[in-house]
Amino acid sequence: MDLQAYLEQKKKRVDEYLEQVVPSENTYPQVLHKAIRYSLFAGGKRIRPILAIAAFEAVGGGSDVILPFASALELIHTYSLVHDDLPAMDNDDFRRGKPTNHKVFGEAMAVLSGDALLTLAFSLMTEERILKEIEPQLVLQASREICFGAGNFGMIGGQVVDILSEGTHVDFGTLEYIHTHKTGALIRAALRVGGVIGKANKENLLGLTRYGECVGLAFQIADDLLDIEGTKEALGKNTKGDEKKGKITYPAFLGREPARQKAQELMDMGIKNLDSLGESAKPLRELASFIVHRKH
Ligand code: GRG
Repeated sequence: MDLQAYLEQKKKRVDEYLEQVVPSENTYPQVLHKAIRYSLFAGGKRIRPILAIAAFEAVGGGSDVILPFASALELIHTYSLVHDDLPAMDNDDFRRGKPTNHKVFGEAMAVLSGDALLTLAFSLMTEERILKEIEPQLVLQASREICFGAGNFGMIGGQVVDILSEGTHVDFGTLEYIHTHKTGALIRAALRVGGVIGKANKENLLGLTRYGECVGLAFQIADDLLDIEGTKEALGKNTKGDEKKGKITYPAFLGREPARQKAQELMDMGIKNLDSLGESAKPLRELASFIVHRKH
């Protein structure tokens, strides 16, 4: 399987959908839509929507009904990046190869465009036309999966503990909580949403969930390693930020090689959980390896 071609094809599908549903820069109030589009179309990998589509297809889904849900994940992820870069949080100047949203549009507009991205995500998933294509019960379940992954018991919870832990001595349990929530929870939600909209049976939904938990954590460990070993050019953001900010990471806690080993183990464990899905889960298996071995 040509993973590169797969990634490009799925990214194109998501981007075309986002292009259709996100208001143009000429829509009033123009500055808000300009700020939203600036961060959304700055060139992210679209990993979360691609995982949702791959999960949907792995359980037999074959239409475009997954796109509003997959795209909602990207809107939420982009909002989290915009807010995370603010001076009140990570205070970063570069993201996705460009100056951060607040550097270009100011802090108030960065807060508001992040808020609008989050709200738009829920608007996309609950459009009347979607309720005609998918059973309302499944729409509700998928939306709640995303609420859970993005909210206080998921990404926001992880971000809060991350901020509280900066510059303090953190135990391994807290480090694991931060990683599995800040990054892992939205990735887990992506897999579950694909399964729910694809009407997965219990066994397959559980397998997708466990896979999501494993690759979600592996994704963040790989990100921590890239922060130490990657370049600004490849990553599109400044590197070595974790150490400067006194953030606890897997490589800082375990050492680089054991952290790499842990990411590899999580990848293998994630893939093992796809056994009940057979051949249809081939893209998910390859995506797990991409997540762990990526260079950006
Ligand atoms: C501030 C609401 C709020 C949440 C903060 C997810 C998050 C929690 C902050 C984003 C910053 C960060 C370093 C998060 C860890 C997750 C991560 C590795 C993000 C980068 O994701 P990629 O590599 O980025 O998928 P692209 O640009 O490719 O989409």
